[in-house]
Amino acid sequence: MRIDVVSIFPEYLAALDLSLIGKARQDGLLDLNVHDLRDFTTDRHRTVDDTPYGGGAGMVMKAEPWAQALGSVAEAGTGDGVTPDAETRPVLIVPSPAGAVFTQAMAYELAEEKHLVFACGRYEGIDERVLEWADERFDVRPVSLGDYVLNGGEVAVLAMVEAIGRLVPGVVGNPESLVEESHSDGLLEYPVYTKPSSWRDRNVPDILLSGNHGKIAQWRREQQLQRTAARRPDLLEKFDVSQLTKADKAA
Ligand code: 6GU
Repeated sequence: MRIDVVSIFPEYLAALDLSLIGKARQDGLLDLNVHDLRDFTTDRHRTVDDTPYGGGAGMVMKAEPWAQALGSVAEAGTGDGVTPDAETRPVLIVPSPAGAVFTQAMAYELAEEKHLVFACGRYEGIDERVLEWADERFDVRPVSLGDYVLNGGEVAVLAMVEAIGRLVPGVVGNPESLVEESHSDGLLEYPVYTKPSSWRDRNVPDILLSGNHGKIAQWRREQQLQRTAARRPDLLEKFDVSQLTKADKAA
């Protein structure tokens, strides 16, 4: 998978050299490129923002540097310098608190793409005409991490690249570990324990020491349901009740 990130703070994305995602880059599974938006300006001051039409607080990011930057990465992705056609269009993710909320389902979907481009806005946002222009070249998706405001898209991109990148085949060594984690089945994950079995007068639940794998699976399932009901009742409302077994209902 190719990933391009455009930002005025490319140093923010340095963390993507570390850990699992850094290893995936070294292994050639993720071709991740970070670009400085200011490299696509033409004036002496490398200006990327200006005052908003209609007035109001703050600054708005200028259209032309964004068109130059995004045009360059779209064509780089095709490898032949030609604007891509509709089927092979890269996905342009625009992090914004005004976007659709990013979910595990979205991460799975985006993990199937060949080319993702992230446009990190700062200040009050990017001139809206850039998104209209981009619509003809990309599959444009404004995406939010949740209902709160960050100063810019960079931190959101770190989160999204990690969530998506770990689902790309080969990035996580043991794909089984993706199966039993929170949100993989619409529920929160069950609690986990390791040695020692008794620690500061607290014991690991007996059932986990029993060796009875059927019972353990059922206990974990109950824990998932109880936790989700306590912490995220909104998830239970969306949960497909036909997935519940007789034993689940008894719990
Ligand atoms: Cl994706 N961007 C910004 N700037 N703020 C956010 C966000 C994204 N998600 C939640 N708040």
